[in-house]
Amino acid sequence: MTERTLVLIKPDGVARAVVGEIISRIERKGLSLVALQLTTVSDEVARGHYAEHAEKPFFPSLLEFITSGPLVAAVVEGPRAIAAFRQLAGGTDPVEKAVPGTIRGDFALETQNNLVHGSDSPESAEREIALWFPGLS
Ligand code: IDP
Repeated sequence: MTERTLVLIKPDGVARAVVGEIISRIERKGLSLVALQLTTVSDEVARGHYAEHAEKPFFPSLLEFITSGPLVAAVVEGPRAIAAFRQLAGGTDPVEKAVPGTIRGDFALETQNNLVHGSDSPESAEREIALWFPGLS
């Protein structure tokens, strides 16, 4: 069953020039790019994207980080794309949870600046794709 997921290569990934490395891992896994955009996100879209974390203590810092510079937003497609990309990404904490071999496990050290985002459910994917790519059918 083909599925779509919203992937972000966060501003730390663009700043550290690992965009190609991350996209290469997505493609090598067998997933396909459906849409891809380099953009600096507005405060409004950032708040919408991370709405579920609005009450968390790290929310203001997370907003500042995600709006701090250009990021890459992509729609990625394939069989079980949501779980497949989250497996490629590794756990949220790049040291305690993400294992070597994953994007975060190989390239990140901080929980906030953990390089990538991937939707966590079909409902989130649908909501996030509509938020980031409103024109995409
Ligand atoms: P996920 O990105 O692995 O799905 P979530 O729990 O949904 O993780 O958190 C969203 C993002 O918020 C994380 O990727 C990370 O950038 C940031 N974040 C999560 N927990 C913390 C924290 O405890 N401190 C700072 N930032 C955090």
